[in-house]
Amino acid sequence: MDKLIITAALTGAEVTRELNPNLPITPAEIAAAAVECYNSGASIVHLHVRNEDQTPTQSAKVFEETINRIKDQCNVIIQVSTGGAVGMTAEERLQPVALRPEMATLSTGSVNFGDDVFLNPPAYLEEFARVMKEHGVKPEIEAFDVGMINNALQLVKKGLIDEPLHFDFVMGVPGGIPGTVKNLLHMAESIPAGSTWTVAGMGRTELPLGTAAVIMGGHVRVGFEDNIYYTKGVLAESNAQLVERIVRVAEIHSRPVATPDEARAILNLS
Ligand code: KMH
Ligand code: ZN
Repeated sequence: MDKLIITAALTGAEVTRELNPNLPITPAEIAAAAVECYNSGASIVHLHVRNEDQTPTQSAKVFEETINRIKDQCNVIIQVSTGGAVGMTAEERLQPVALRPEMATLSTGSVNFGDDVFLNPPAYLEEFARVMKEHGVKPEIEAFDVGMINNALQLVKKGLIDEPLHFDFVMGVPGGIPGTVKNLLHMAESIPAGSTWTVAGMGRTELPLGTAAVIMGGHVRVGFEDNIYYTKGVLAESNAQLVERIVRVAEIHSRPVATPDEARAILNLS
């Protein structure tokens, strides 16, 4: 098995301070959380950014300030979101890719998202993949359900994304694939040989799916974007607390944790 790559999804677009007062919002707060997660064992940070009033933004300027603050302090891999928030246009969502981060997310299908729809029609998939390729950015394929894996393979056929592919199985979103270990096995068996994968389990599925991934040889995403609780009814104090917990799970299972440079080698980042 490769060493374990831990991604910290620090802020997301939907969680608010009202839901967890420890949520980082400003570039300085997000950068501090990123460095804390790096020090705890994360090798990738999945970034969303916010306006001062907490509303989500895909502003390249806000991303740039956040990324610069992180890069001044550590060499963690920067992965920007191109999902942004529901209702954003493709143009809005793609803005941070122009900053040429090492990675960006590429959602390969539409999905009901609570009461909303996270819209990713075929034309978006092709455009997002093309823009990432132009900028030399490695996509992390966000699969909210098993059909989205096939959509990614269509992009490979069209020459818009290159193998080896890296997937994030986003599980437990109301509207997407439920976050069970049985479904995780099915997702992991459905990707091409030679691909890598991580799992982002929403809410209370974060820990069991992360533990399964540690055992199966996958990788793990944790953080406030996906889960604001440490245990039932107890809010997490920080993103780093969630990173530290999965590091302990890895230690229990004798799975070493990757540094950012080791993660770069595993993911074929140039
Ligand atoms: N906020 C969700 C609608 C991504 O980062 O690429 C989409 C999302 C996925 O968070
Ligand atoms: Zn995200």
